[in-house]
Amino acid sequence: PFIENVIHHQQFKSGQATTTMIDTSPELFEFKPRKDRATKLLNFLGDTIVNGNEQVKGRPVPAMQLPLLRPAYDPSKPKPKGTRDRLLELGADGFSQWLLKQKRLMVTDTTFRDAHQSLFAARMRTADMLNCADAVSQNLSNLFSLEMWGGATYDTSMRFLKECPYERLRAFREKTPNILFQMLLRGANAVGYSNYPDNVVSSFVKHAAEAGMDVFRVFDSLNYLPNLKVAMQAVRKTHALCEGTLCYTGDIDDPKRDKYSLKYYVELAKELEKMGAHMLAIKDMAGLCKPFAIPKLVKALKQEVGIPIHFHTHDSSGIASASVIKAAEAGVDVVDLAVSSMSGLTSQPNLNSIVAALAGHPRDTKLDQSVLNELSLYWEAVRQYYEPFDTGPKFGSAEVYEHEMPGGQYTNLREQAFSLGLGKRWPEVVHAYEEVNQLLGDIVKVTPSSKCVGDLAIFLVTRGIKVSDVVNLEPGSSFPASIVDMLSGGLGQPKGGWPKAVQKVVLGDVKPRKGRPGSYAKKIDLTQEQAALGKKLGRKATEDDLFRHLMYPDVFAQFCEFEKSYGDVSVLPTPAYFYGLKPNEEIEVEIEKGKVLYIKLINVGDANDEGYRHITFELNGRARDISVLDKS
Ligand code: 3PY
Ligand code: ZN
Repeated sequence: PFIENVIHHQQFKSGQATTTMIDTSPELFEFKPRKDRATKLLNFLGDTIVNGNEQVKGRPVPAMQLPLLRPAYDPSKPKPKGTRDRLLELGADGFSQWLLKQKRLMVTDTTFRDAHQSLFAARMRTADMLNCADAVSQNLSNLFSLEMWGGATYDTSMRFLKECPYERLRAFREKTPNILFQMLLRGANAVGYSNYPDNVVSSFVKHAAEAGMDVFRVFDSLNYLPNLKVAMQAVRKTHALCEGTLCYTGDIDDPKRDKYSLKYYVELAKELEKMGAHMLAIKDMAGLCKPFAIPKLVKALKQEVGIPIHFHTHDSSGIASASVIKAAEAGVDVVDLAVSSMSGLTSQPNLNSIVAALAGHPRDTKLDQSVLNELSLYWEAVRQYYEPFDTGPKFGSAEVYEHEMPGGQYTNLREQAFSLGLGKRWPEVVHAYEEVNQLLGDIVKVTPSSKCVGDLAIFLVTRGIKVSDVVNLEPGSSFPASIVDMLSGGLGQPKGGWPKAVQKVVLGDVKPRKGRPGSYAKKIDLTQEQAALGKKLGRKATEDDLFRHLMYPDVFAQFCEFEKSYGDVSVLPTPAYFYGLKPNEEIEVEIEKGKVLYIKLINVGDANDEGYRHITFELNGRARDISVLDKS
């Protein structure tokens, strides 16, 4: 390190170095801690090779036969201007007016967020996104937006992938400066599962916008509008577009299900416009908005509100693309779709096929079919890596109209059921989910209210309690914390209130709270919190650290511990991250711009008496040995 300091010293570089330089430059003796990033990565790989990655343990390693074909990108050509440039030029209100005038159907590509959340439990790693980000930026600059952040991914990126969500956002932004980035924000629940104090929500929004977010889809899991105010106002203070959201449930076409009628949705939309939304989202999180219902909804909303409308749905039924076409015909401004190989079923309808269907028609998207097909091949190869989590249904099913489970919840809840040993009883869990919804009075189900329904369903199935028997339990019986919180008013108020009998059993003598949870949540002093966090971390806490900690304190603490031992593992290729390396397999790892490590596994030795295995790698052509405790 001393020699390195000398070489990098200003005086030495300028050619003015003399022997007195050493005496007059005490900084030459300040040694930075060695950056042993390579060793840390070798330790991670070694541990993965010997003990397996916790995330995929006990599951077969996918065959991964398809080669990874990165979509073409020409660095010598510029990235054309796109919607982001337009937003920065026109401002949010001007942009929203511009959008209303567009004749073509605008498209959000959800592949980078909802598609993988809904197909494989939000496990997609940043590396797989970055590998095609330049190509998307160059060749699909006429997309409306890329949904690539928020929802469950904030949690899963840290918890399961040991990645920083803000690093993902910034790295992606660097490669894609021209297309709007979109995120899903759970209103007062931010990117978590419970209510956060108002100042946490508004600062979270500000920080996300500064890190590169442009469109905030703000929803509340009970369509309880007072919960949206703080987040929506916070978005309006940034450069970003505020997409006020109505969550669609029930069936406006079924006169027997009149709790959530056309009138109900129109009223919500009018309120959202008054609250300052630049755009309106119809968030059909479970894919319940049938092809003949959506045009009624879009037409009514177009008549009653003056802001652009963005339709989001899931293809769990197998017929959601019909709803998208009908929505386009009825004049919807933007739709959410996913690239072919990441589309369908619990995910969004097929982007490539909708583009083909509309080509030459009045709502032609003008997106490049061949580029989309090339991207589909890329994603098809990437999807192989995630096979252990890719456990969704194999066919579209009309049962979704009964259980009403959001697409984004399906694979997550299934993972949860699996980890509790309920894998084989999944159909029972789904049935209980449907019954729990009725027990709670038929509520809007989307994160976190959907998680509460899922938690109770799993709780009851595990204990062998029939849903219909819940009301006969002793008042104050034990229940999952999430359901206790929800029935105490912790997530706000559902339409028509909570059923009193269920509330009594779950809460006992505890009185539920009324009104907006944010109004009684105590403000957090963010400066103090950041300083205290810095002390705990033993370094200066950044704003990224602060929000990661505020959203998920335990997950973030574990993340920091992991980082100390293994460094930044987001740079590893996905197969190596999940499945380690095979003997003689070599990977290329760019640990920073232009700094590449070539890592090859040479040999895994037998365990010694203490249970350690000796692993030999080749690192940039030189042998490197490490020992790993075999935990088997
Ligand atoms: C989420 O909040 O994560 C969702 O995807 C809801 O649909
Ligand atoms: Zn969704």
